[in-house]
Amino acid sequence: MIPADPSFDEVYPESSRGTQGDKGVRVITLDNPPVNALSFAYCAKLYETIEAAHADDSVEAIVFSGANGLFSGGADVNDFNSELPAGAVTIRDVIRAVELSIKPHIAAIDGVCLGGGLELALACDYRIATPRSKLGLPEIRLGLLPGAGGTQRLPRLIGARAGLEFMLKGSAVPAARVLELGILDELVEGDVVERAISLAKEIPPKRRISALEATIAPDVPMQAAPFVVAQAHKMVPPEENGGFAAHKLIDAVQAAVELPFAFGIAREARLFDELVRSKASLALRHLFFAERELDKIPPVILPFDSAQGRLAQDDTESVQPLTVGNAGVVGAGTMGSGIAITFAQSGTPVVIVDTNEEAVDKARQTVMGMFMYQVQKGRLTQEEAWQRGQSITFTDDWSELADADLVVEAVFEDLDVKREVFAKLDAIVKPEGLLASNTSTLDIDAMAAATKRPDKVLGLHFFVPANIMPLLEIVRGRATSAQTLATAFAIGKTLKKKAVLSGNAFGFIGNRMIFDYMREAFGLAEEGTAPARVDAVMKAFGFPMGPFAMSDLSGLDIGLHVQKLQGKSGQGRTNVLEQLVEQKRLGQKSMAGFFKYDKAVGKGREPIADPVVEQLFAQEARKAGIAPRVVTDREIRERLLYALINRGAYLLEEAVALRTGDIDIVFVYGYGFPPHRGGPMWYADEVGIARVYERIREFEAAFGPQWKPSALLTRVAESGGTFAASSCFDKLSMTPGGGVASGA
Ligand code: 3H9
Repeated sequence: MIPADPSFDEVYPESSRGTQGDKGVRVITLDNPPVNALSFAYCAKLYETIEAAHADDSVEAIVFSGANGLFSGGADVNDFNSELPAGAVTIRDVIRAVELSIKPHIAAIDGVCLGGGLELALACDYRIATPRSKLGLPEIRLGLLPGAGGTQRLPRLIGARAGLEFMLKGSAVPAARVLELGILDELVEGDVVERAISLAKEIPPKRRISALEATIAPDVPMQAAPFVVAQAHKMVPPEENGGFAAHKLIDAVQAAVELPFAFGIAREARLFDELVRSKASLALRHLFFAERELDKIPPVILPFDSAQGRLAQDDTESVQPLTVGNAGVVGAGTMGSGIAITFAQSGTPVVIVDTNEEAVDKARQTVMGMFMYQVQKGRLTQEEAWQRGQSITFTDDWSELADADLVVEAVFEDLDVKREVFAKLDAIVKPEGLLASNTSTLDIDAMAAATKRPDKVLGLHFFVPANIMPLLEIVRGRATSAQTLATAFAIGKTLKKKAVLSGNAFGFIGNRMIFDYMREAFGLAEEGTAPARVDAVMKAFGFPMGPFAMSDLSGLDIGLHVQKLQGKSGQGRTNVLEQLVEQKRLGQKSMAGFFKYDKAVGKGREPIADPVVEQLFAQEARKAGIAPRVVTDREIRERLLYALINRGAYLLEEAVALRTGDIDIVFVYGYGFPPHRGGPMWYADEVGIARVYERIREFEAAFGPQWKPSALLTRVAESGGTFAASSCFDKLSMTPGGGVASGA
C-alpha cells in the first residue's frame, strides 16, 4: 500500500504525473526541483504514476525524462539521515515496479544522470542520451555504494572490471564515453524525448538487466571475474583508512559475479545499509552539504553603516555578481603563474605582469612548460594547449591591466610591498575593477587603505600549486562590498574551486589553524619525539603527509618568514627553524629540511629521517631547559588535532569562520585532512566535545596559556552539545569585518 502525499499536487508540477505521447507512449518526466532527487515523498508519487501507466491498457511503452535541465541527481541524500519511515516508498520500489512490468521502458537522458537516477535508467530496456549529458554512480564519494541495483546491473551490462572502475571512480562521465562503455544505447543530437518516443513506437525487444538475464557481461572471461574482484581489494585504501565503502562495493560486485540476481540485490541492500550508518559516510555526507553551504552568506557579516545604524547592503539576495570577462595577475613567480594558469584553464583571458623582463620570460616558460606537460600526459590536446597559451599575455607593462575586471596580486609577502602594488593598481585599473591580494597572512584592510576603492578590495588566497589545489579562501575586509563578495564566489565557481569566506585575521582560516598544529608538532620534537614519528602518526590518521614533510614541501624559509610575521606567538621555544634555514636546509627544494631527500628515493619527494635534525632538536631543547618526555601516539594525535579544533572554535567565536563546515572544507581541500573523518570540527563532535575540552584543559595545565580553551568550546562542552548543533550567529553580536562585539 503506497501512502498518499496530499501536498504532492502543490509541490510537484503536472509533468511529474506523466503525459500521453501518441500511439500509447507515456512520457514520465522526473520533476522535483532543483535536481529531481528521488526522495521518499517523490518516489511515492512516481511509483503511483508508473503503476498507473502499467495498468493503462492504452499505454504500450514508457519513456522517462527529466525536467529542470537534468535527468536526476539520484536518491535524496537528506533521506539517509533518518530511519526509513514505515510505509515509505524508495527508489528501490520504483525500480522494482519498472522491472516487473512487461512494457518496454526507455530512459531519455538530457543533462546529469547520477546515482539512483542512473540506477533507474539501468533498469530500463533502453538508455539514450544527449551529448551534453553526464552519467555516473557517485555514491562512493558519499561513502556509499549504488544501493538500488547498480552494483548488480552494471557488471551484468558492461562486465565486472569496467563496472567496478566506473563505480569506484564515481565520476560523472560524459555521454560519449558512457556510450563506448556500453551503458548507453544511443547518443541523440536532437530532441531526446522525441527520439525515445519513436524508438518506443518500434516496440523494441526487451533488453533488460534483471533476474531474467542473470549472466555477467564478458569484459573479462567469467573464470577471471573472481580474480578481478580480489585484485580490486588490493588496489583501494584499507577499510579503516578511507576504503570502507570501496571494499563493500567490491563485495557487492563479487555477489554480482557469483550469485543469482535476486541474491545479489539482497546482498547489495545489506551492504548499503551497513554503509549508510558508517562514520565515514556520515562524515562525507556532512562535507557534501557543507560544500553547498559555502556561498550562503548571512547578511549579518556584511559592511555595517555605523552612521545609519544598519547594514550597508541590507539584501544580499538581490546582489548581482559583476562579470569577470578578463583578469590580471601581478607577480610572475610560482604563485602568480599558477593563478594565471587557473584563469586560462577556465577560459578567462589573463594578463600576467611583473616588473622585469627576466621574471616575465621565466613565467612564460613555466606556464608553457606546464601546458606541454599536460599534452604529454594526454590531459590536453595540442590545440587546447595552444588556445590556453594564447589566452595569457605576459608583459612588464602594467598599463595592460587597465581594462581588467579583476587583478590578483601575488608579489612578495610583505605588507609595504603589497600596499605599494595596490596604490599603483588603483591608479591604473578601471574604477569598477576588483583588486585582490593572494596574501596568506597579511591585513587586507591595510591594502584596501592604499586605494580609493576599499569596497572592491578583497583577499583571494589560492593554495600552491594554484592550478591544482581546489581550495580558495575569499577574505573580506571591513569595507568589502556584498557585490565584491558575490563576484568572488562566482569566480570561485568559474575556476572550479571550493571557495570559503574568511574574515580578515592573521593567517585567515587555514593558515591560522595550521600554525597551532605546527606549534604542537614542533613542541613534540623539542620534547624528544622524532619528526618522523610525529609524521607517521598523522599519516596513520589519514593525512597524506605529516606536519614536518608538509613544512619541507612549502619551504622552511617561508615558515620562518611567517614565524617572524607572527611575532611572539610564532612556533617553537627553540631556534631550530632559524638554524636549519641558516644551514640552507630549506626543505624539499634544497633536498634537505626536517628530512633528507634523495633523487633515487621516491623521485626526491620521499622524506628520509635525518638523525642530524633530531640531535639539533635535542641540543637546542637542552639549552632551552625543555625536559624530554615520552609520549604515546595518542598524545601526538590529540595535541595536533585538538590544537586545530581549539583554534577553529576561536575563529568561529571571532566570526573569522562562518560555520564549522567551512573550516572542515578548508582542511579537507587545503591541508589533506582525511575526508572520511569529515574535517577537524566534525571530528571533534565525533570524539565528543566534552572529551576534547577535558584534554585541552589538561594540556593548558601542562603546557601553558596557548592551550586556553575558546569560550565557544567551553560553552558547547558545558552544555553537552556538539559543534554541528550550535550556531555561532544566534549567540554572537557581530561588528564589521570579522570582529565580534561580545562573546556572550
Ligand atoms: C544515491 O543515489 C543512492 C542510490 O544508490 C540508492 C539508494 C537506495 N540529494 O550541487 P548543487 C541539492 S546517493 C539531496 O549546488 P549543481 C544540493 O544540496 C545520491 N539534495 O547544484 C543543493 O541544495 P541547496 C547520489 C541534493 O547544479 C541543490 O541540490 N547522487 C542532491 O552544481 C543544488 O545542488 C549524488 O551523489 C541529492 N542527491 O550540481 C549526486 N543533489 O540549493 C550529488 C543535489 O539547498 N549531487 N542536492 O544548497 C551532485 O553531484 C550535484 O548536486 C548535481 C547538481 C550535479 C546533481
